[in-house]
Amino acid sequence: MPLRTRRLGAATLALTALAGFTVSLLSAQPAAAADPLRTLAAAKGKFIGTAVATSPLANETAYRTIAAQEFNQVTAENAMKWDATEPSDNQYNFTGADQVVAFAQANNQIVHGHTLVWHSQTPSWVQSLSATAMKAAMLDHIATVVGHFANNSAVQSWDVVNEVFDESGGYRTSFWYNTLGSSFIADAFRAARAADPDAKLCINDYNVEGINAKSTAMYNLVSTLKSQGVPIDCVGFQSHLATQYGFPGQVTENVARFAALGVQVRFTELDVRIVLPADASEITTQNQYYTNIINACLASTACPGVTIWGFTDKYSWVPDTFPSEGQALIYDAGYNAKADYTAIATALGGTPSGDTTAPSAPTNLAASGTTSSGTTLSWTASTDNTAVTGYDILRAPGASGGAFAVVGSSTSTSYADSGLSASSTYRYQVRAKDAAGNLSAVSATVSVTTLAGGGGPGGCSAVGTTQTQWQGGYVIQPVTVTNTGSGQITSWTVTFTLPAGHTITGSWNAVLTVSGQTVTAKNANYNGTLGAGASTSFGFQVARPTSNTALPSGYACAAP
Ligand code: 9MR
Repeated sequence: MPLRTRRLGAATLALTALAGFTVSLLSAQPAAAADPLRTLAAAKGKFIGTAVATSPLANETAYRTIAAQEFNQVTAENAMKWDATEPSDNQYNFTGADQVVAFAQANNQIVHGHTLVWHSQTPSWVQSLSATAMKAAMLDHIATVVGHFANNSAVQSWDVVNEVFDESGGYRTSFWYNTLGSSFIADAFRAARAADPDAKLCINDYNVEGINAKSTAMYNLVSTLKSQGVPIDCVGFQSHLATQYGFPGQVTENVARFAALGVQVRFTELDVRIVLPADASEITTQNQYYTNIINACLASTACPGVTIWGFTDKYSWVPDTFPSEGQALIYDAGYNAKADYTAIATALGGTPSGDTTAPSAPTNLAASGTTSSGTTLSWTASTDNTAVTGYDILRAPGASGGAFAVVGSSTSTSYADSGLSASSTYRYQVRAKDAAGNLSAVSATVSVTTLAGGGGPGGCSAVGTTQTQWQGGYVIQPVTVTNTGSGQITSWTVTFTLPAGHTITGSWNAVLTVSGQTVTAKNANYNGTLGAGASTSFGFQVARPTSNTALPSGYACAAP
């Protein structure tokens, strides 16, 4: 019988009684503001873990430092898989696996073994065996790999079988299933228990976080295995999430029904990928998904902790598998903590006050599509040391004077304002904010004059398009003028705001006059007549100071 020495203090004994698991690394000390994630998690009686890859673990100080400081649990991302530990029949190699476990021991971390029986990353010599030989190979592999770590107090749990279901809840037709039928699952668990009676033994899969056909198949299997006395202690919800697919439904209920079977529920491979480029609203969604998973674990005594599938975007499986997606983890590729880190820290009871860096001010604020009652603002995104989580929209009445007040917010880089008065001027500014509540300076101001309202056939809109720009200037072409009224118009006037220091150097298809920063463009003698719904266009070229990137804004059109 393998010996496992676990240090049990009063706090961990209490936790053990509550959660049915043992983690000797937890302390019940209250967490302080700038505590690392592992301290915050431990104060809640949970582990927070990361998958680790052997190469950066051996070669990169920043990687090692964060892995050690922030996490109290690790999973080998690849080093304990069959192709790493037994590449040829009975030729075992624990180089990478031992490296990960030694790192964990050095840093007072627990280890989750991943994974014993999987259809992927299993050498071809296994896949082509006869049923008898395949079962023998599986039992030997489990006995040897689990046995290698059975006396190591850091290694406390194993993914015994991984991804045995298809999406509709049938058994995956893997070489395991095709050769051995579903009995390999119970056989694998029994072999693992024999090799280490103390380890928690898990079944692990993806797309099982919410209640669906696949998670119900897993539920039914765990229920059956339990009733048959098969040693199974935990289920792993991998939690490879993606902002474009929404958050899984009924996660809390799903955790609860597994907990009622008497097994732990672990979130084992959490990441949240985004279709690139990521915009502010997707990042907000990503922060929320991280928060939701932490909260789901906090809400159940059956959940001992959450493991993130790596921590830095520098090393994530996502871009290799989904080339147009990424930014799935909680540190960027330069090892800067992202807003996801703050979201997790906050969910674990920390306060995000460590971050006092404000985002940069939004640039290129412009208004378009101005009507008699509304306008649409757009701007260039701000940057931040963590992430921009949204923007405040500020508005002041009139062309001057009058105080700015926040009139709305946006998680993208545009905002449609409505309810404005006709023939009125408003000024707008935008500022960015981050998860810690830091606010940027406000953007440059843009002025908008709404169109005359009501009656008559007249009515037109103007939309300016930047055709090209360079360090010292740009071309706006076309400015599309559309008759939005119900009858023909015979003339139109477009106004817009030219940023300070900019000079019009040429124009075509309209007659331009400049007064202060306001440019008035009247139709040429050949393009003033437009039927209802018809469009024409004009264009102009501008010189600007070399370091300046501003563009005109506030296009408004009037027709008699
Ligand atoms: O992150 C792992 C990546 O480095 C490997 O190339 C890949 C091979 O299949 O496995 C990745 O990890 C997977 C995990 O072992 C099981 N669940 C899905 C994970 C992401 O593919």
